[in-house]
Amino acid sequence: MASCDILEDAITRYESSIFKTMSFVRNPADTSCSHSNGTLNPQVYSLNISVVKVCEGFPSLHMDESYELQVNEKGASLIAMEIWGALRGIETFSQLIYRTSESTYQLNKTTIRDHPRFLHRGILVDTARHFLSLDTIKTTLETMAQNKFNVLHWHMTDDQSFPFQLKSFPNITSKGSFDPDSMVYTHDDVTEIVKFARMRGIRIIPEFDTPGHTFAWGVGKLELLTPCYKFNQKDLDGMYGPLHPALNSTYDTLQKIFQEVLDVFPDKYVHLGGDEVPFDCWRTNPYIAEFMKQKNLRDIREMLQYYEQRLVNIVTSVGKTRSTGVGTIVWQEVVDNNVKVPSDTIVEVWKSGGHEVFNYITHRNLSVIYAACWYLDHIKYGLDWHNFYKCDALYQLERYGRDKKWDSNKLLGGEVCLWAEYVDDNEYNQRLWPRASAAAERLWSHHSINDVHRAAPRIEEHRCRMISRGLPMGVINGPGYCKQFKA
Ligand code: CP6
Repeated sequence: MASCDILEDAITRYESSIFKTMSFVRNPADTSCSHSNGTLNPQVYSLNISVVKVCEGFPSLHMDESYELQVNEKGASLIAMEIWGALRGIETFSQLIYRTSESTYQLNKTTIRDHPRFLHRGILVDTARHFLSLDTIKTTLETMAQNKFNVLHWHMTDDQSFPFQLKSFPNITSKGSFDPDSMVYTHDDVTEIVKFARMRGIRIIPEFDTPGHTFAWGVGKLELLTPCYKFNQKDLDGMYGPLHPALNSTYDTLQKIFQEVLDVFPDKYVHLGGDEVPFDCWRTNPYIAEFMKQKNLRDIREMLQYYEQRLVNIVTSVGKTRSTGVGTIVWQEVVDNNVKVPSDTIVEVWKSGGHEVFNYITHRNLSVIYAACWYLDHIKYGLDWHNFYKCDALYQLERYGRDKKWDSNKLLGGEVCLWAEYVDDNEYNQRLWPRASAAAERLWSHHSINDVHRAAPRIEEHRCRMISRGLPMGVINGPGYCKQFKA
């Protein structure tokens, strides 16, 4: 048998932590497994894993995550075309094992043929509003694997900080991070995270958000930002706005930064941001006004278009040096502002409303990631996960274009966004989980699996299982307790 580092790592992980810490008790009210008969004792029981294709490289958008798992008296067998499906199947297998009230471990006879509904099932982590430790990011990745998420969207930079180590512009990091000695992700840190994620079949997509949300870029390199003027367009008002779109030096800097970013993040895709660009500052700047006249840019949206097109060209040419090339993702405002983007651009939709964006997307036949119903940073009294669970990404989008022909394969999936203005290391996991598990099920399972009341005991059971595996969890269903904690 050919060796596979990912499989070996998974076996070690499951044997040394997950199977060992198993103290989880199945809720008898959950009848979803009652069709099976016969129970098995895993102590004298084995799982046979076959992976058809060679195991190498990194997970990708089109990786095959399907698997088939058979559990019967003789043993269990797991078959997958690719290692990514094997990882999902091992996780499922681990979740089939439960402890009975007599403290024996059992699993039920079953056959499972499984594959995800969507290719892209992501979590956005924001390391710019608060610095997150590598431990927190790893715990997030491990919990993601237990929920079959496959993308960590790393919102690396924002107005508040620039925590990525830039060797090409050390000042941007040293001045733009909260603390250059302890709150920076070095290239080695990123490589460690990318490797940890690969072992779990998770892609890391970095976002370097521009031209807005960039105040921290300017602390160490002020000429990157647009100086804002008073309304008379003559006097500086002392404030700075988005990246300066009318200077060649801005683009030279961006080219070096993205070169460095693409060197350490191996995923084909990079997220270019483009959300919430405040145009007022650009409008007041006389140099930009003059530049727009020269270039025949008729309004400020065409200035944005110019910026985005130049940025995409830079990133694309940098990407030519990699075997995968580069693919780009942008926030929806880029197309809301009528910017013409290349036809292989992925648009991330985060606003709920939106006939315009839907029309543009269908017209240009662009691919979409839907993120508008899973803001887990917003908290509300009660069973707020019900709304996360009820959200169907495809239905949400199609609402706006029933008359339009829309190839639903263009909906690549969804993302749970945990913006970090009001969350940090200390409560990160509990804020995310198990509320994100609600979205996880809607992104993995068939669209008809959508009944909140049936999901409630399942998410409770999953929460208790994750607690027994040592992961900190928030409360999800109100009052109650986990059975494994009963004496
Ligand atoms: N930060 C950045 C944010 C948000 C966005 N971009 C955001 C704001 C409001 C809501 C959701 C997200 N906190 N950089 C927009 C994508 Cl409701």
